[in-house]
Amino acid sequence: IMKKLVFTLFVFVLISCKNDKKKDLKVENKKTEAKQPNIVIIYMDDLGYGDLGIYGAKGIETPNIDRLANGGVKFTNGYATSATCTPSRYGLLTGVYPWRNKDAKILPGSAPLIIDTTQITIPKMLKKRGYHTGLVGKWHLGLGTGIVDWNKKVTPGPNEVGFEYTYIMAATQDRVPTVYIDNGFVVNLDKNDPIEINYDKNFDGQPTGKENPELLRMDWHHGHNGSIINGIPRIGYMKGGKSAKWIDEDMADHFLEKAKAYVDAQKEEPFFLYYALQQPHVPRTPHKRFVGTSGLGPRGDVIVEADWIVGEFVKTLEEKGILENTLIIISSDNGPVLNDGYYDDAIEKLGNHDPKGGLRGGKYSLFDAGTRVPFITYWKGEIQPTVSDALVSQLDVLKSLAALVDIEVEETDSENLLDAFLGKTKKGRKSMVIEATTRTAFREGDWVMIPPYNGPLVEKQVNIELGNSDEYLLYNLKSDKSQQNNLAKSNPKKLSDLLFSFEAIRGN
Ligand code: NG6
Ligand code: CA
Repeated sequence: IMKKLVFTLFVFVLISCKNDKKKDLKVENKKTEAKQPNIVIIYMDDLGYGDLGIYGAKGIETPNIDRLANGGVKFTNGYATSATCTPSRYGLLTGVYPWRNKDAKILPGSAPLIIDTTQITIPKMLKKRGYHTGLVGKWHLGLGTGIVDWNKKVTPGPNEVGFEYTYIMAATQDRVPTVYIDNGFVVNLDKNDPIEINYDKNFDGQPTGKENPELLRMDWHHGHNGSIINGIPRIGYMKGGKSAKWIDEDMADHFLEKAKAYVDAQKEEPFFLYYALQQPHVPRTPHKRFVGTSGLGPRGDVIVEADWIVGEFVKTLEEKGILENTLIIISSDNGPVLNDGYYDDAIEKLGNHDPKGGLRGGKYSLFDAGTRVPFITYWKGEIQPTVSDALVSQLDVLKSLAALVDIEVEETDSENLLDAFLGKTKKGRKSMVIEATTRTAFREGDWVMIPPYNGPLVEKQVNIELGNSDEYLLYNLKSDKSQQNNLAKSNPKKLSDLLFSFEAIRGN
Protein backbone atom coordinates (compact mmCIF):
# COMPACT_ATOMS: atom_id res chain seq x y z
CA ILE A 1 0.00 0.00 0.00
CA MET A 2 2.79 2.37 1.01
CA LYS A 3 4.57 1.69 -2.30
CA LYS A 4 1.37 2.38 -4.26
CA LEU A 5 0.83 5.62 -2.34
CA VAL A 6 4.36 6.87 -3.00
CA PHE A 7 4.02 5.98 -6.68
CA THR A 8 0.66 7.85 -6.98
CA LEU A 9 2.18 10.86 -5.27
CA PHE A 10 5.15 10.72 -7.64
CA VAL A 11 2.91 10.56 -10.70
CA PHE A 12 0.80 13.41 -9.33
CA VAL A 13 3.86 15.62 -8.78
CA LEU A 14 5.12 14.79 -12.25
CA ILE A 15 1.82 15.72 -13.88
CA SER A 16 1.49 19.01 -12.00
CA CYS A 17 5.08 19.95 -12.91
CA LYS A 18 4.28 19.29 -16.53
CA ASN A 19 1.17 21.44 -16.26
CA ASP A 20 3.17 24.24 -14.70
CA LYS A 21 5.63 24.05 -17.54
CA LYS A 22 2.75 24.22 -19.98
CA LYS A 23 1.45 27.27 -18.18
CA ASP A 24 4.89 28.90 -18.32
CA LEU A 25 5.08 28.19 -21.99
CA LYS A 26 1.70 29.79 -22.54
CA VAL A 27 2.77 32.92 -20.66
CA GLU A 28 5.98 32.95 -22.68
CA ASN A 29 4.07 32.78 -25.93
CA LYS A 30 1.70 35.46 -24.83
CA LYS A 31 4.59 37.66 -23.83
CA THR A 32 6.21 37.38 -27.23
CA GLU A 33 2.90 38.03 -28.90
CA ALA A 34 2.28 41.08 -26.74
CA LYS A 35 5.72 42.51 -27.48
CA GLN A 36 4.84 43.58 -30.96
CA PRO A 37 3.75 47.12 -30.42
CA ASN A 38 3.52 49.55 -33.27
CA ILE A 39 6.70 51.57 -33.45
CA VAL A 40 6.93 55.18 -34.54
CA ILE A 41 10.12 57.19 -34.87
CA ILE A 42 9.44 60.91 -35.08
CA TYR A 43 12.63 62.46 -36.35
CA MET A 44 13.11 66.21 -36.30
CA ASP A 45 15.53 68.11 -38.51
CA ASP A 46 18.07 70.44 -36.82
CA LEU A 47 16.18 70.58 -33.52
CA GLY A 48 18.64 71.56 -30.79
CA TYR A 49 19.07 70.09 -27.33
CA GLY A 50 17.40 73.17 -25.83
CA ASP A 51 14.64 73.68 -28.40
CA LEU A 52 11.73 72.00 -26.61
CA GLY A 53 9.84 73.29 -23.58
CA ILE A 54 10.74 70.19 -21.60
CA TYR A 55 14.42 70.79 -22.38
CA GLY A 56 14.29 74.42 -21.26
CA ALA A 57 13.22 76.37 -24.36
CA LYS A 58 12.30 79.99 -23.78
CA GLY A 59 9.59 81.59 -25.92
CA ILE A 60 8.70 78.37 -27.74
CA GLU A 61 5.88 76.30 -26.30
CA THR A 62 5.83 72.62 -27.16
CA PRO A 63 3.06 71.18 -24.95
CA ASN A 64 2.43 68.09 -27.06
CA ILE A 65 5.98 66.79 -27.15
CA ASP A 66 6.43 67.86 -23.52
CA ARG A 67 3.44 65.71 -22.58
CA LEU A 68 5.07 62.68 -24.18
CA ALA A 69 8.37 63.41 -22.45
CA ASN A 70 6.59 63.86 -19.13
CA GLY A 71 4.84 60.54 -19.59
CA GLY A 72 7.87 58.69 -20.90
CA VAL A 73 11.64 58.81 -20.71
CA LYS A 74 13.35 62.13 -21.27
CA PHE A 75 17.01 61.44 -22.02
CA THR A 76 19.62 64.01 -21.10
CA ASN A 77 22.46 62.15 -22.83
CA GLY A 78 20.82 61.13 -26.08
CA TYR A 79 22.90 61.45 -29.24
CA ALA A 80 22.57 61.55 -32.99
CA THR A 81 25.48 59.80 -34.65
CA SER A 82 26.52 62.89 -36.56
CA ALA A 83 26.18 66.67 -36.55
CA THR A 84 24.54 66.70 -39.98
CA CYS A 85 21.56 65.05 -41.55
CA THR A 86 22.52 62.33 -44.03
CA PRO A 87 25.06 60.59 -41.80
CA SER A 88 22.74 60.67 -38.79
CA ARG A 89 19.88 59.16 -40.75
CA TYR A 90 22.22 56.51 -42.05
CA GLY A 91 23.31 55.65 -38.50
CA LEU A 92 19.75 55.55 -37.20
CA LEU A 93 18.36 53.28 -39.90
CA THR A 94 21.33 50.90 -40.28
CA GLY A 95 22.91 50.81 -36.82
CA VAL A 96 26.27 51.42 -38.50
CA TYR A 97 28.51 54.37 -37.69
CA PRO A 98 28.19 56.75 -40.65
CA TRP A 99 31.95 57.36 -40.81
CA ARG A 100 32.28 53.77 -41.97
CA ASN A 101 30.49 54.81 -45.17
CA LYS A 102 32.46 57.37 -47.17
CA ASP A 103 29.29 58.47 -48.96
CA ALA A 104 27.44 59.37 -45.76
CA LYS A 105 27.87 63.12 -46.17
CA ILE A 106 25.32 65.88 -46.77
CA LEU A 107 23.92 64.81 -50.14
CA PRO A 108 22.65 66.84 -53.06
CA GLY A 109 19.11 66.00 -54.18
CA SER A 110 20.50 64.08 -57.14
CA ALA A 111 22.81 61.76 -55.19
CA PRO A 112 22.47 57.98 -55.46
CA LEU A 113 21.16 55.81 -52.62
CA ILE A 114 23.89 55.32 -50.00
CA ILE A 115 22.36 52.41 -48.08
CA ASP A 116 23.40 49.08 -49.56
CA THR A 117 20.25 47.16 -50.53
CA THR A 118 21.70 44.05 -48.86
CA GLN A 119 22.34 45.89 -45.58
CA ILE A 120 20.16 45.40 -42.51
CA THR A 121 17.90 48.33 -41.68
CA ILE A 122 15.28 48.86 -38.99
CA PRO A 123 12.34 48.44 -41.39
CA LYS A 124 13.86 45.35 -43.02
CA MET A 125 14.36 43.75 -39.65
CA LEU A 126 10.83 44.57 -38.48
CA LYS A 127 9.36 43.29 -41.73
CA LYS A 128 10.80 39.88 -40.94
CA ARG A 129 8.75 39.94 -37.77
CA GLY A 130 5.52 40.68 -39.62
CA TYR A 131 5.53 44.46 -39.39
CA HIS A 132 4.23 46.72 -42.10
CA THR A 133 6.78 49.47 -42.66
CA GLY A 134 6.23 53.07 -43.72
CA LEU A 135 8.18 56.25 -44.24
CA VAL A 136 6.73 59.74 -44.42
CA GLY A 137 8.84 62.90 -44.72
CA LYS A 138 12.45 63.72 -45.32
CA TRP A 139 14.65 61.02 -46.84
CA HIS A 140 18.06 62.55 -47.74
CA LEU A 141 19.83 59.21 -48.14
CA GLY A 142 20.02 59.34 -51.91
CA LEU A 143 17.90 57.92 -54.71
CA GLY A 144 18.75 55.87 -57.78
CA THR A 145 22.16 54.64 -58.86
CA GLY A 146 23.62 57.68 -60.57
CA ILE A 147 21.63 59.72 -63.02
CA VAL A 148 18.01 59.91 -61.93
CA ASP A 149 15.17 60.39 -64.38
CA TRP A 150 12.58 62.08 -62.19
CA ASN A 151 9.88 61.44 -64.78
CA LYS A 152 10.05 57.68 -64.35
CA LYS A 153 9.99 55.49 -61.28
CA VAL A 154 12.84 56.71 -59.08
CA THR A 155 14.57 53.61 -57.80
CA PRO A 156 16.35 52.21 -55.81
CA GLY A 157 15.32 54.25 -52.81
CA PRO A 158 13.64 53.73 -49.45
CA ASN A 159 11.34 51.05 -50.88
CA GLU A 160 14.40 48.97 -51.71
CA VAL A 161 15.90 49.15 -48.21
CA GLY A 162 12.88 47.97 -46.26
CA PHE A 163 10.02 50.45 -46.48
CA GLU A 164 6.80 49.15 -48.00
CA TYR A 165 5.11 52.54 -48.16
CA THR A 166 7.05 55.76 -48.77
CA TYR A 167 5.97 59.34 -49.22
CA ILE A 168 9.00 61.57 -49.18
CA MET A 169 10.91 64.64 -50.12
CA ALA A 170 14.14 63.52 -51.77
CA ALA A 171 16.66 65.57 -49.82
CA THR A 172 15.96 68.79 -47.92
CA GLN A 173 13.47 71.61 -48.15
CA ASP A 174 16.22 73.85 -49.53
CA ARG A 175 17.33 71.45 -52.27
CA VAL A 176 15.79 70.60 -55.64
CA PRO A 177 13.72 68.71 -56.67
CA THR A 178 11.03 70.42 -54.60
CA VAL A 179 8.44 67.72 -55.15
CA TYR A 180 6.88 64.88 -53.20
CA ILE A 181 7.67 61.32 -54.21
CA ASP A 182 5.08 58.64 -53.61
CA ASN A 183 6.58 55.15 -53.67
CA GLY A 184 9.11 56.20 -56.28
CA PHE A 185 6.83 58.40 -58.40
CA VAL A 186 6.80 62.20 -58.40
CA VAL A 187 3.34 63.30 -57.27
CA ASN A 188 1.18 65.38 -59.67
CA LEU A 189 3.74 65.34 -62.44
CA ASP A 190 2.55 66.57 -65.81
CA LYS A 191 4.14 64.38 -68.50
CA ASN A 192 4.31 67.41 -70.80
CA ASP A 193 6.36 69.36 -68.32
CA PRO A 194 9.16 66.97 -67.40
CA ILE A 195 11.52 67.62 -64.51
CA GLU A 196 15.20 68.21 -65.08
CA ILE A 197 17.68 68.59 -62.25
CA ASN A 198 21.26 69.77 -62.31
CA TYR A 199 23.50 70.58 -59.38
CA ASP A 200 26.31 72.10 -61.45
CA LYS A 201 24.74 74.48 -63.87
CA ASN A 202 21.52 76.29 -64.52
CA PHE A 203 19.14 75.61 -67.39
CA ASP A 204 18.98 78.36 -69.98
CA GLY A 205 16.55 81.12 -69.15
CA GLN A 206 15.62 79.89 -65.68
CA PRO A 207 15.68 82.53 -62.94
CA THR A 208 18.05 82.06 -60.01
CA GLY A 209 18.47 83.60 -56.59
CA LYS A 210 21.78 85.01 -57.69
CA GLU A 211 20.56 86.73 -60.85
CA ASN A 212 16.98 87.57 -60.01
CA PRO A 213 16.79 88.99 -56.50
CA GLU A 214 13.64 90.87 -57.52
CA LEU A 215 11.75 87.56 -57.63
CA LEU A 216 12.58 86.55 -54.08
CA ARG A 217 10.35 86.64 -51.02
CA MET A 218 13.09 85.16 -48.82
CA ASP A 219 16.67 86.35 -49.20
CA TRP A 220 19.64 84.04 -49.23
CA HIS A 221 22.58 84.70 -46.95
CA HIS A 222 25.02 82.05 -48.15
CA GLY A 223 24.59 79.23 -50.65
CA HIS A 224 20.94 78.90 -51.71
CA ASN A 225 21.20 81.03 -54.81
CA GLY A 226 20.10 78.45 -57.38
CA SER A 227 16.60 77.95 -58.78
CA ILE A 228 13.79 80.03 -57.34
CA ILE A 229 10.80 77.98 -56.29
CA ASN A 230 7.79 79.63 -54.65
CA GLY A 231 9.86 82.78 -54.31
CA ILE A 232 12.52 80.94 -52.30
CA PRO A 233 15.98 80.40 -53.78
CA ARG A 234 17.24 76.80 -53.43
CA ILE A 235 20.39 74.75 -53.73
CA GLY A 236 20.66 73.29 -57.24
CA TYR A 237 18.80 73.93 -60.47
CA MET A 238 15.42 72.63 -61.51
CA LYS A 239 13.45 72.95 -64.69
CA GLY A 240 9.87 71.86 -65.34
CA GLY A 241 7.57 69.97 -62.98
CA LYS A 242 5.42 73.05 -62.29
CA SER A 243 2.31 71.13 -61.24
CA ALA A 244 4.36 68.84 -58.99
CA LYS A 245 6.09 71.48 -56.91
CA TRP A 246 5.22 71.46 -53.24
CA ILE A 247 3.91 74.48 -51.39
CA ASP A 248 6.34 74.99 -48.55
CA GLU A 249 3.79 76.33 -46.09
CA ASP A 250 1.58 73.26 -46.59
CA MET A 251 4.33 70.69 -46.16
CA ALA A 252 3.73 69.99 -42.47
CA ASP A 253 -0.02 69.45 -42.97
CA HIS A 254 0.63 67.42 -46.09
CA PHE A 255 3.00 64.99 -44.43
CA LEU A 256 0.69 64.79 -41.40
CA GLU A 257 -2.17 63.78 -43.65
CA LYS A 258 -0.02 61.04 -45.15
CA ALA A 259 1.19 59.84 -41.75
CA LYS A 260 -2.36 59.70 -40.42
CA ALA A 261 -3.60 57.90 -43.51
CA TYR A 262 -0.80 55.38 -43.12
CA VAL A 263 -1.81 54.64 -39.53
CA ASP A 264 -5.46 54.44 -40.58
CA ALA A 265 -4.69 51.93 -43.28
CA GLN A 266 -2.94 49.53 -40.91
CA LYS A 267 -5.43 46.97 -39.73
CA GLU A 268 -4.04 43.58 -38.87
CA GLU A 269 -0.27 43.76 -38.70
CA PRO A 270 1.74 45.89 -36.32
CA PHE A 271 3.36 48.80 -38.11
CA PHE A 272 6.61 50.71 -38.07
CA LEU A 273 6.44 54.32 -39.19
CA TYR A 274 9.50 56.48 -39.66
CA TYR A 275 8.01 59.95 -39.65
CA ALA A 276 10.75 62.43 -40.55
CA LEU A 277 9.59 66.01 -40.07
CA GLN A 278 11.29 68.88 -41.90
CA GLN A 279 11.29 71.39 -39.05
CA PRO A 280 13.17 73.51 -38.07
CA HIS A 281 15.49 73.09 -41.09
CA VAL A 282 15.71 75.98 -43.56
CA PRO A 283 13.83 77.44 -45.34
CA ARG A 284 11.54 77.92 -42.34
CA THR A 285 8.07 78.30 -43.75
CA PRO A 286 5.38 77.91 -41.07
CA HIS A 287 1.79 77.61 -42.23
CA LYS A 288 0.02 80.92 -41.65
CA ARG A 289 -1.78 79.42 -38.61
CA PHE A 290 1.61 79.34 -36.90
CA VAL A 291 3.12 82.62 -38.00
CA GLY A 292 3.94 84.62 -34.88
CA THR A 293 3.07 81.82 -32.45
CA SER A 294 6.50 81.77 -30.86
CA GLY A 295 7.64 85.36 -30.85
CA LEU A 296 10.99 84.05 -32.12
CA GLY A 297 10.29 84.42 -35.80
CA PRO A 298 9.97 81.56 -38.30
CA ARG A 299 12.47 79.28 -36.54
CA GLY A 300 10.42 79.29 -33.36
CA ASP A 301 7.14 79.20 -35.26
CA VAL A 302 8.00 76.03 -37.16
CA ILE A 303 8.95 74.32 -33.90
CA VAL A 304 5.51 75.23 -32.54
CA GLU A 305 4.06 73.91 -35.78
CA ALA A 306 5.98 70.63 -35.48
CA ASP A 307 4.77 70.26 -31.91
CA TRP A 308 1.17 70.70 -33.05
CA ILE A 309 1.78 68.09 -35.75
CA VAL A 310 3.04 65.61 -33.15
CA GLY A 311 -0.05 66.33 -31.03
CA GLU A 312 -2.38 65.65 -33.96
CA PHE A 313 -0.53 62.50 -34.86
CA VAL A 314 -0.75 61.18 -31.30
CA LYS A 315 -4.46 62.05 -31.27
CA THR A 316 -4.88 59.77 -34.27
CA LEU A 317 -3.26 56.91 -32.40
CA GLU A 318 -5.52 57.64 -29.46
CA GLU A 319 -8.67 57.76 -31.56
CA LYS A 320 -7.79 54.47 -33.15
CA GLY A 321 -7.33 53.03 -29.67
CA ILE A 322 -3.73 52.03 -30.31
CA LEU A 323 -1.76 54.57 -28.28
CA GLU A 324 -1.27 51.95 -25.53
CA ASN A 325 0.16 49.63 -28.10
CA THR A 326 2.58 52.05 -29.73
CA LEU A 327 6.15 52.83 -28.80
CA ILE A 328 7.07 56.36 -29.87
CA ILE A 329 10.66 57.56 -30.15
CA ILE A 330 11.31 61.25 -30.75
CA SER A 331 14.69 62.73 -31.58
CA SER A 332 16.55 65.02 -33.96
CA ASP A 333 19.16 64.38 -36.65
CA ASN A 334 21.62 67.02 -35.46
CA GLY A 335 22.00 70.11 -33.34
CA PRO A 336 20.73 73.62 -33.93
CA VAL A 337 21.76 76.35 -36.32
CA LEU A 338 20.31 79.85 -36.53
CA ASN A 339 21.36 81.31 -39.87
CA ASP A 340 21.75 78.29 -42.15
CA GLY A 341 21.72 80.30 -45.36
CA TYR A 342 18.63 82.52 -45.37
CA TYR A 343 17.75 85.80 -43.71
CA ASP A 344 14.81 84.74 -41.54
CA ASP A 345 15.25 86.59 -38.24
CA ALA A 346 16.42 83.48 -36.41
CA ILE A 347 19.24 85.49 -34.82
CA GLU A 348 17.44 88.81 -34.54
CA LYS A 349 14.42 87.38 -32.72
CA LEU A 350 16.19 84.81 -30.57
CA GLY A 351 15.61 86.70 -27.32
CA ASN A 352 16.93 84.71 -24.37
CA HIS A 353 16.25 81.32 -25.93
CA ASP A 354 19.26 79.01 -26.14
CA PRO A 355 18.71 76.32 -28.82
CA LYS A 356 21.87 74.57 -27.60
CA GLY A 357 20.47 74.18 -24.10
CA GLY A 358 23.73 75.24 -22.50
CA LEU A 359 25.94 73.04 -24.66
CA ARG A 360 28.78 74.27 -26.87
CA GLY A 361 28.79 74.30 -30.68
CA GLY A 362 25.79 73.44 -32.85
CA LYS A 363 25.04 71.80 -36.18
CA TYR A 364 28.31 70.87 -38.01
CA SER A 365 30.23 70.87 -34.71
CA LEU A 366 32.21 68.23 -32.84
CA PHE A 367 31.35 70.08 -29.65
CA ASP A 368 28.42 68.55 -27.84
CA ALA A 369 25.58 70.65 -29.26
CA GLY A 370 26.31 69.12 -32.67
CA THR A 371 25.11 65.68 -31.70
CA ARG A 372 23.48 65.79 -28.25
CA VAL A 373 19.80 66.21 -29.06
CA PRO A 374 16.36 65.82 -27.51
CA PHE A 375 15.63 62.12 -27.13
CA ILE A 376 12.31 60.88 -25.82
CA THR A 377 10.64 57.47 -25.61
CA TYR A 378 6.96 57.09 -24.84
CA TRP A 379 4.73 54.06 -24.52
CA LYS A 380 1.52 54.62 -22.66
CA GLY A 381 1.05 52.21 -19.81
CA GLU A 382 4.36 50.47 -20.46
CA ILE A 383 7.02 53.09 -19.75
CA GLN A 384 7.09 54.67 -16.32
CA PRO A 385 7.86 58.40 -16.58
CA THR A 386 11.44 59.25 -15.76
CA VAL A 387 14.39 61.43 -16.68
CA SER A 388 17.36 59.34 -17.70
CA ASP A 389 21.00 60.32 -17.98
CA ALA A 390 21.87 57.02 -19.64
CA LEU A 391 24.20 57.49 -22.59
CA VAL A 392 22.16 56.44 -25.63
CA SER A 393 22.81 56.82 -29.32
CA GLN A 394 20.43 56.65 -32.23
CA LEU A 395 22.64 53.79 -33.40
CA ASP A 396 21.12 51.73 -30.61
CA VAL A 397 17.54 51.94 -31.79
CA LEU A 398 18.09 49.06 -34.24
CA LYS A 399 19.42 46.49 -31.78
CA SER A 400 17.01 47.57 -29.06
CA LEU A 401 14.00 47.19 -31.31
CA ALA A 402 15.37 43.80 -32.36
CA ALA A 403 15.34 42.84 -28.69
CA LEU A 404 11.86 44.24 -28.23
CA VAL A 405 10.33 42.17 -31.02
CA ASP A 406 12.61 39.26 -30.24
CA ILE A 407 14.58 38.88 -33.42
CA GLU A 408 18.26 38.17 -34.02
CA VAL A 409 20.16 40.68 -36.11
CA GLU A 410 23.65 40.65 -37.49
CA GLU A 411 26.29 42.60 -35.58
CA THR A 412 26.48 46.31 -36.28
CA ASP A 413 27.64 49.21 -34.12
CA SER A 414 24.22 49.17 -32.47
CA GLU A 415 23.85 48.10 -28.82
CA ASN A 416 20.80 46.62 -27.18
CA LEU A 417 19.68 49.36 -24.78
CA LEU A 418 16.05 48.29 -24.69
CA ASP A 419 15.83 48.54 -20.91
CA ALA A 420 17.18 52.08 -21.01
CA PHE A 421 14.72 53.02 -23.76
CA LEU A 422 11.88 51.54 -21.70
CA GLY A 423 13.03 53.44 -18.63
CA LYS A 424 13.83 50.27 -16.67
CA THR A 425 17.46 51.13 -16.18
CA LYS A 426 19.61 54.21 -16.35
CA LYS A 427 22.50 52.25 -17.68
CA GLY A 428 23.33 53.11 -21.27
CA ARG A 429 26.32 52.48 -23.48
CA LYS A 430 29.83 53.00 -22.13
CA SER A 431 31.22 54.89 -25.05
CA MET A 432 30.67 56.01 -28.62
CA VAL A 433 32.30 57.78 -31.51
CA ILE A 434 30.65 61.02 -32.54
CA GLU A 435 30.98 62.61 -35.95
CA ALA A 436 30.74 66.02 -37.53
CA THR A 437 31.38 66.55 -41.25
CA THR A 438 33.63 63.46 -41.44
CA ARG A 439 35.70 64.39 -38.40
CA THR A 440 35.29 62.11 -35.39
CA ALA A 441 35.63 62.39 -31.61
CA PHE A 442 35.04 60.04 -28.72
CA ARG A 443 32.86 60.00 -25.64
CA GLU A 444 33.39 57.56 -22.78
CA GLY A 445 31.42 57.90 -19.57
CA ASP A 446 31.27 61.59 -18.70
CA TRP A 447 34.37 62.35 -20.75
CA VAL A 448 34.75 63.50 -24.30
CA MET A 449 37.95 63.73 -26.30
CA ILE A 450 38.28 65.67 -29.54
CA PRO A 451 41.49 65.05 -31.50
CA PRO A 452 43.20 67.95 -33.28
CA TYR A 453 41.77 68.94 -36.66
CA ASN A 454 42.81 71.56 -39.17
CA GLY A 455 40.22 74.09 -40.16
CA PRO A 456 38.57 77.21 -38.86
CA LEU A 457 37.62 77.44 -35.20
CA VAL A 458 34.34 79.01 -36.17
CA GLU A 459 32.32 78.46 -39.35
CA LYS A 460 31.72 82.14 -39.93
CA GLN A 461 28.64 81.91 -42.11
CA VAL A 462 26.64 79.98 -39.54
CA ASN A 463 28.61 81.35 -36.59
CA ILE A 464 29.21 77.96 -34.99
CA GLU A 465 32.35 76.70 -33.27
CA LEU A 466 33.32 73.56 -35.13
CA GLY A 467 35.56 71.88 -32.58
CA ASN A 468 38.74 72.24 -34.63
CA SER A 469 41.90 72.79 -32.66
CA ASP A 470 45.62 72.23 -33.03
CA GLU A 471 45.70 70.34 -29.78
CA TYR A 472 43.74 67.57 -28.10
CA LEU A 473 40.60 68.67 -26.30
CA LEU A 474 39.35 66.78 -23.26
CA TYR A 475 36.27 67.69 -21.26
CA ASN A 476 34.33 66.28 -18.37
CA LEU A 477 30.73 66.84 -19.43
CA LYS A 478 29.32 66.17 -16.00
CA SER A 479 31.14 69.03 -14.32
CA ASP A 480 31.64 71.11 -17.47
CA LYS A 481 28.55 70.81 -19.66
CA SER A 482 29.52 73.75 -21.87
CA GLN A 483 33.05 72.41 -22.54
CA GLN A 484 35.00 75.37 -21.21
CA ASN A 485 37.88 73.62 -19.43
CA ASN A 486 40.22 71.62 -21.60
CA LEU A 487 41.70 69.00 -19.26
CA ALA A 488 43.93 67.33 -21.87
CA LYS A 489 47.12 68.68 -20.26
CA SER A 490 46.10 68.26 -16.63
CA ASN A 491 44.74 64.74 -17.10
CA PRO A 492 47.02 62.99 -19.61
CA LYS A 493 46.05 59.57 -18.26
CA LYS A 494 42.38 60.13 -19.10
CA LEU A 495 43.35 61.49 -22.49
CA SER A 496 45.41 58.45 -23.37
CA ASP A 497 42.71 56.09 -22.08
CA LEU A 498 40.13 57.68 -24.33
CA LEU A 499 42.51 57.84 -27.25
CA PHE A 500 43.24 54.16 -26.85
CA SER A 501 39.55 53.15 -26.85
CA PHE A 502 38.81 55.56 -29.68
CA GLU A 503 41.53 54.16 -31.90
CA ALA A 504 40.44 50.61 -31.14
CA ILE A 505 37.05 51.40 -32.69
CA ARG A 506 38.10 53.91 -35.29
CA GLY A 507 41.07 51.83 -36.40
CA ASN A 508 43.63 54.55 -37.03
C1 NG6 B 1 24.47 72.84 -46.22
C2 NG6 B 1 23.54 74.02 -46.50
C3 NG6 B 1 22.57 74.15 -45.36
C4 NG6 B 1 21.83 72.86 -45.14
C5 NG6 B 1 22.83 71.72 -44.96
C6 NG6 B 1 22.17 70.39 -44.85
C7 NG6 B 1 24.69 75.79 -47.79
C8 NG6 B 1 25.60 76.95 -47.75
N1 NG6 B 1 24.36 75.24 -46.63
O1 NG6 B 1 25.33 72.65 -47.29
O2 NG6 B 1 21.68 75.18 -45.59
O3 NG6 B 1 21.00 72.59 -46.23
O4 NG6 B 1 23.70 71.67 -46.06
O5 NG6 B 1 21.48 70.28 -43.69
O6 NG6 B 1 24.27 75.37 -48.86
S1 NG6 B 1 21.12 68.86 -43.15
O7 NG6 B 1 20.42 69.07 -41.91
O8 NG6 B 1 20.28 68.25 -44.15
O9 NG6 B 1 22.37 68.17 -42.94
CA1 CA C 1 19.46 68.14 -40.13
